[in-house]
Amino acid sequence: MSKVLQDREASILERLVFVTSNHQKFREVKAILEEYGIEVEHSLLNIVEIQAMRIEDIASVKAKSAYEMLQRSVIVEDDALLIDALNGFPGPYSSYVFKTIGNEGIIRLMHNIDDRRASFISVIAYCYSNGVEPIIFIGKVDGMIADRIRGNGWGYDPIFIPNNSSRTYAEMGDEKSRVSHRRLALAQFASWLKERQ
Ligand code: ITT
Repeated sequence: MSKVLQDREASILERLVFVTSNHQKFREVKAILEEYGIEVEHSLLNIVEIQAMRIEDIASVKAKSAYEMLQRSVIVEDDALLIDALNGFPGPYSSYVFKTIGNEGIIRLMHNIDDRRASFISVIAYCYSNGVEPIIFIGKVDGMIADRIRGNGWGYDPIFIPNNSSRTYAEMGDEKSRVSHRRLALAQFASWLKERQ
């Protein structure tokens, strides 16, 4: 068996690690993956993120670094909120923008803008071996930016209304995880993993 195949076999047997500094993200990922029979451990390992326009690239480099440091199968997730009327802003800067201007700042920026369309993207990067490019899974949900903060969720949850809903992610509570960008990306990851077992 080739080294890569041996590594792949070994990685399937060991428990997956999700590297994130965000506890809410971990909670959602763990609950979703449990539904697919996949267990995941949390690692708070601090990995310096590269700056790039494509969140796929950010996630991929991060997953590779995490694998190199832990020598365990890892997933990382990078998310972005893209607002159509702001040409995709905050996109790859979603984390920085949340920490600086927050939801109130986004609502202010969107004042008097009629086109409220936006999308939330989740990129999961899975790395299971040295020298193998991480595998990328993308989930995207289209929606709208609310005209005010609604509900008590984390991050951008109180201002994002997915299409086909009248509620923000925050107002949806546990229902969010049935339809979220994260669910869509993880569903693909889970079926990919199952096919290889
Ligand atoms: P990592 O350590 O995993 O990178 P992070 O919080 O920095 O955690 P991201 O850069 O992927 O995560 O997320 C960009 C921003 O989007 C950040 O402010 C998150 O709080 C927010 N975010 C991500 N997923 C979200 C969700 O499902 N609902 C609301 N906000 C979310």
